[in-house]
Amino acid sequence: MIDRLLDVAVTAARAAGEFLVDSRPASLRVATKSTPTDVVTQMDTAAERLIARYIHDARPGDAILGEEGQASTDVTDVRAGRDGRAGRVRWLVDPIDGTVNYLYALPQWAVSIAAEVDGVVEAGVVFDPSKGELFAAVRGGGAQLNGEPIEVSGCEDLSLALIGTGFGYDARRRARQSQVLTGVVPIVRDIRRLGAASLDLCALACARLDGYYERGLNLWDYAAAGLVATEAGARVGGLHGRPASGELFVAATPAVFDPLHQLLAGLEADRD
Ligand code: LIP
Repeated sequence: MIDRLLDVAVTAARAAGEFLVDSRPASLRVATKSTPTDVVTQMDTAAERLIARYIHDARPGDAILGEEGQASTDVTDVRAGRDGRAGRVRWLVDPIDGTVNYLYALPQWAVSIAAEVDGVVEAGVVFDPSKGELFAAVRGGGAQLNGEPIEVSGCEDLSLALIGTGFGYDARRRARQSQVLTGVVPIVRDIRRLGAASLDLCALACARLDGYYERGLNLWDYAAAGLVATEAGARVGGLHGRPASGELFVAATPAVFDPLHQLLAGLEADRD
């Protein structure tokens, strides 16, 4: 069953990625959400509807949670996952992770689709059409990039670690995140801000980063890529033994995780 879920996610992600590249109009219609910089375009909503149709055709009745809330537009509204039966599958969809990059035509965005079974993410796909890179993982089955196994780097020294991070759409939260960043930059090799959490975590999974942290993510940002990173050997968590979440998402090579966690805890990175 899990392999079938992965196949559905791969097919839907590739179809959405092709649509987002081939059908991108000369000008995008932009609306805003939580703040004037938190944008959504007609392509975000159309891609989410496309993904939802693929999922519904393959698995009618599964629940779908999408960033743009379009999952139910043309299909039965199954987001609620009404009956809670064992083996309940819920799909977690970010049609464009890195929306601002897509808006600016910066080639650093991805389609992220995860399948959750009874509340546990069992399969995840992150497709980066700009680079033709498809990251995939099933729980316990390792992580792959375009079908080839990937694993995290062997970095064991925080001072030599290349660390990814990101910032929220709210200016007050960004001010606080800048304070945390000031405490991180002198301690690590350097910082990279890619603009898409799913690609940050996939970069960690294939040793292009040694660690990542961010506060304020949504489940759809990290559900698929968090599994990819975990299956590639990363340690993933929140602060003080809490699970990784929007409160704070920390992921790193096994040797870098504890010192990075200790640094972020000292900086109270889980607080606004
Ligand atoms: C983005 C995240 C990124 C974060 C951005 C934004 P979106 O998600 O993937 O890590 O720093 O602020 O939240 O909004 O492009 O789906």
